[in-house]
Amino acid sequence: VYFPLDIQKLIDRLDVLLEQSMSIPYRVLIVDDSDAMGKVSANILIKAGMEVQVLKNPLDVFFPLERFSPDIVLMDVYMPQCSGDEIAKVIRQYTQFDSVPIVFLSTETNRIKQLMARSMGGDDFWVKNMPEEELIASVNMTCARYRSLRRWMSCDSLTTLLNHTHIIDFLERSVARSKKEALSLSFAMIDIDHFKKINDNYGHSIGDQVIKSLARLLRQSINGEGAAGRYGGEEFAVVFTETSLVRAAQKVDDWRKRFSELIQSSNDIQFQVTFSAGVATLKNNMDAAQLIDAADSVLYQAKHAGRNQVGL
Ligand code: GH3
Ligand code: MG
Ligand code: MG
Ligand code: MG
Repeated sequence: VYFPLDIQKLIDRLDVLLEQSMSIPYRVLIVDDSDAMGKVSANILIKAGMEVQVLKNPLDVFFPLERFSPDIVLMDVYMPQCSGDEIAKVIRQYTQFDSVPIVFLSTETNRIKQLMARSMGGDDFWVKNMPEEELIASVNMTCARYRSLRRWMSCDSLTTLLNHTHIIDFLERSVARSKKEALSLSFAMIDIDHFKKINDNYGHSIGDQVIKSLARLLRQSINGEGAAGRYGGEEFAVVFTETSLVRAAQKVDDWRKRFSELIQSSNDIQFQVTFSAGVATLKNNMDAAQLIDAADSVLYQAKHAGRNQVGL
């Protein structure tokens, strides 16, 4: 197969990818038993604008993996408590850290030993004391690629909103934070009315367009106040952080009006679509699942009361 590659165009795109993903500094976790060695790499990467944590004991790696949430782990190989390849193998048993690259950074130049370390779950093997620019470039490129991958992993492919797993994850983290800091939190479940008829009358690709048009409206309106995701099919979930029930319901009702006024079209036929929604707010002792259930049950009432309305 011959791919006509426009190399310059691809390089430009790579630059854009790097710039985009660097807007939040990369977080680098260095694991090295030697203070001096750890500091050398740390200083180079800090100078290049990255956030760096250095850990001396590999057995303590799980706490910073969770709390610091690094974009890359630079792992020494020879350490007294446990070797770098052994700890890499342990980390690789946790799927929650699958998207964190582990790169060995060691003085070991023996190819066989490097290969053995890599077969334990590291993603690459770099030899220590490489030129500064090379270390910075290698870390930048690896972090950019993995950040981009993580972004796509959390997206719903049709709408590019958060997917089911990630909107639930966002909700769970928001619930925990709201409880801890005594902040209000509201949640909406939105469901397009008689969507099956749209598919039946105009076909699934027009149905997809309708879903995308609602997603666009939600994305444009939510920024900064929470997150919107595709819960599944023609159902959307919206988390309103630090927002009361009344304010969240007002917002959703505003979207409801705007959506119902959008003109959808299939060839030369024009039509309008509505949605129903249920809004609930976090009360004491509720968890994320109960908040979803609460929104669901008022959504059900809104459907039964005639659709195109917001229940609360
Ligand atoms: P209600 O007002 O009670 O919500 O009725 P409804 O027709 O919207 O609800 P129902 O759950 O009966 O139908 C939802 C339909 O959505 C069924 C399914 O085929 C369709 N659907 C789910 N996901 C997609 C999608 O990604 N694209 C398209 N085009 N249709 C989808
Ligand atoms: Mg060492
Ligand atoms: Mg539905
Ligand atoms: Mg529906």
